[in-house]
Amino acid sequence: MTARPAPPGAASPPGRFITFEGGEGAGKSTQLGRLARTLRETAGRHVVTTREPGGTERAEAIRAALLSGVAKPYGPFAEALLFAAARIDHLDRLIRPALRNGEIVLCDRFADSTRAYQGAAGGVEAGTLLALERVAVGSTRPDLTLILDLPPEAGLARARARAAAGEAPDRFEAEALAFHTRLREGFLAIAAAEPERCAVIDGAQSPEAVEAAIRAAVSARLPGLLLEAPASAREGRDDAA
Ligand code: Z5A
Repeated sequence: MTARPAPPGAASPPGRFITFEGGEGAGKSTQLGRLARTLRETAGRHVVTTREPGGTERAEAIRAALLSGVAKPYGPFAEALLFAAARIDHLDRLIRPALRNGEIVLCDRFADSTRAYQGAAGGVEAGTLLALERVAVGSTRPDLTLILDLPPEAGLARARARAAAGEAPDRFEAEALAFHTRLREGFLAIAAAEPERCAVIDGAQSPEAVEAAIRAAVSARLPGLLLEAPASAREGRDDAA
């Protein structure tokens, strides 16, 4: 998950920042992997895959604390501060260097998750969170946000199936259905408020149908990105994130 410096003299196409958002088990990680593969193998793009909270060593340390639930007693605003602290390191050390280098950054969750989890579902006032977001994120906004929408019952059933396979639920998966319902409404409200940035994808479809919908949204919103990259953009750099 580290960005490499551009080789001297290499053409540096503009980077693109694409985020995946949605509730539990919506299919973000599955679809992020699929889009990364398409961009690399079919379009010959340089792709960095990452996640929030996390993506850098320091942010991963904050992630471990947040998902363990040790910060929960301090309340949702304190958790929002910790998510923001992780995000600042992630932006400084990974996302911005990669974008400056012309890479395509695919990020599993970003600032909309704070708006939805700590705001819509957690009850922190929206204006407070937007002020925090302005400080933490600055002008590095996603070019496209894919919101995978799924009824919370279906997402939680997917999470339960994973739990049956031996994986313990984390601090947020353990919240009640009402929390997850507010969460879904929060993500849909973000999409309605910023339609130029956000595309809502029906996450209840088969993985193949979701992937096709995502490709269609990427083609429509970022024309040319899924077409084969010009040779000048492929030379002298390797692919792996
Ligand atoms: N959080 C926050 O509160 N505030 C913030 O600012 C940020 C985050 C950034 C991170 O946990 C937690 O932090 C998260 C929000 C909070 N809450 N939780 N929990 P995480 O990264 O570990 O968890 P997640 O983001 O929710 O990931 P997830 O539960 O793994 O969901 P997913 O990535 O969307 O889904 P998936 O892993 O691709 O798929 C889940 C399962 O469903 C899996 O078994 C798949 O095989 C299956 N699947 C996927 N797609 C399909 C389809 N289309 N049909 C059927 N089954 C499918």
